[in-house]
Amino acid sequence: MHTQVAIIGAGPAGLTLAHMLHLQGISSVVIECRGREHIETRTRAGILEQPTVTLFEELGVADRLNREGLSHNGFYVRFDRSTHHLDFHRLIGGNATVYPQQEVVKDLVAHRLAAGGPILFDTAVTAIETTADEARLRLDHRGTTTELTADFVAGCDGFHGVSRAHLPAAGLREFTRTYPVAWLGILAHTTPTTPEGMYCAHESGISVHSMRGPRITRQYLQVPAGTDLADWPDDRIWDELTVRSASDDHPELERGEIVDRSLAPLRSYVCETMQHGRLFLLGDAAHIVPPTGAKGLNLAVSDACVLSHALGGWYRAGTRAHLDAYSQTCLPRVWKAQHFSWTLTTTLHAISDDPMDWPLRRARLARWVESEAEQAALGEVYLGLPFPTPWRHPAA
Ligand code: RFL
Ligand code: PHB
Repeated sequence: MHTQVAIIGAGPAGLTLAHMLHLQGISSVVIECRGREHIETRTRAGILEQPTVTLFEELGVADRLNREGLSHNGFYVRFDRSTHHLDFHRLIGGNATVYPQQEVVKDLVAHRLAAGGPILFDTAVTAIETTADEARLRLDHRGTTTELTADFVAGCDGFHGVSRAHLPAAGLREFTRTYPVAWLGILAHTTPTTPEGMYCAHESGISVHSMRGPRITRQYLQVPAGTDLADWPDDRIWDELTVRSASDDHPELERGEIVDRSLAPLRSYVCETMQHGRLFLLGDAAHIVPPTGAKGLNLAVSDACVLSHALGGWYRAGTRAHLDAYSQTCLPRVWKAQHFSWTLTTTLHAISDDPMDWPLRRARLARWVESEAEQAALGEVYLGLPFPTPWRHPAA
């Protein structure tokens, strides 16, 4: 089997890229090691930047997102028992949209299959070989091995995928920061405590209060890295969320049935370069941000936009320049998102024992609340910096 672009992974990066290539008449095969049901029900991200939503609209995949997504102007911060709304929309325009990652995946899978696919589910890429002329992938589908050749490989296989290992160590720079904390995330049948998401900074750690609908909340709690979920029965989770979100201006947090729980480590990672020969890395395969600030999925979509533009140039006009510049084009935006996530992570979490830590964090929070200049600077990145390359439909 041969295709123009082999795409490893049916997450937001791989599926967005496949759709953008399809619209340009470029063939691709998406290879996904998990089943369709698994990827369409996995609870993960929830906040889409304005450029991500605008891109999905331009690609014609946003009908349900526009109907069901919740449009937010900013977020709330709570500290010292007081609640403050940061209205980024008023200052810089644009919105953040709450629309769960698994719904993005469902929409993109449906469009991909309607366009004739293919998506090879339950199929793992087990080896990648690239030569000057082509790439060869070994695929394993329930014990049966096949081969796929392609002009290019898009490694969209997440942080634990196989494609990053194909970059030669010489010339590779990796940047890693591991935080000593994790997020314990829940989905619960309760009413959101504020109309838009809220970060609560407390001396014992952050709690995050987000939502998926009028009666379903997504909430997160800072816990030590290495925490065992078994140590967190429902009452302990609610007690801790209640302490961290206590305020003098809102009623106590509502408790309800918890229907999903998970743990996510907090780390930052960037791999420079993001490409080698015919292989290009996108999304979490190339970089990870801590979830504070909600940037990961949006970066995955932004990378897909850059690569689809570069591949379009190659197949339409034989231009290699945009492919050669792929990493350089993506990385400045990746680092700005890293900086934003680091700022939010270090301001909102209790990580250091240094007695100056909390007063300094509190001073930074006070500046966010009192200064429109600070809010505009935060809002520009939270609502989404422009993608490095715009999407231009080939027919336009
Ligand atoms: P994904 O989504 O991990 O998809 C990779 C896919 O590749 C498959 N795969 C393979 N397939 C074939 N062969 C192999 N050898 C393979 N190895 C792996 C996997 O099964 C998988 O389906 O990567 P992608 O596309 O780069 O997307 C990245 C996002 O998933 C991630 O950045 C976000 O979830 C991060 N994130 C958030 N991002 C946002 O933009 N907004 C948010 O609100 C937000 N909240 C979050 C988050 C991540 C969180 N956790 C779980 C870390 C909240 C949390 C708690
Ligand atoms: C979410 O709604 O899942 C969410 C909210 C805020 C974050 C990350 C994720 O920083």
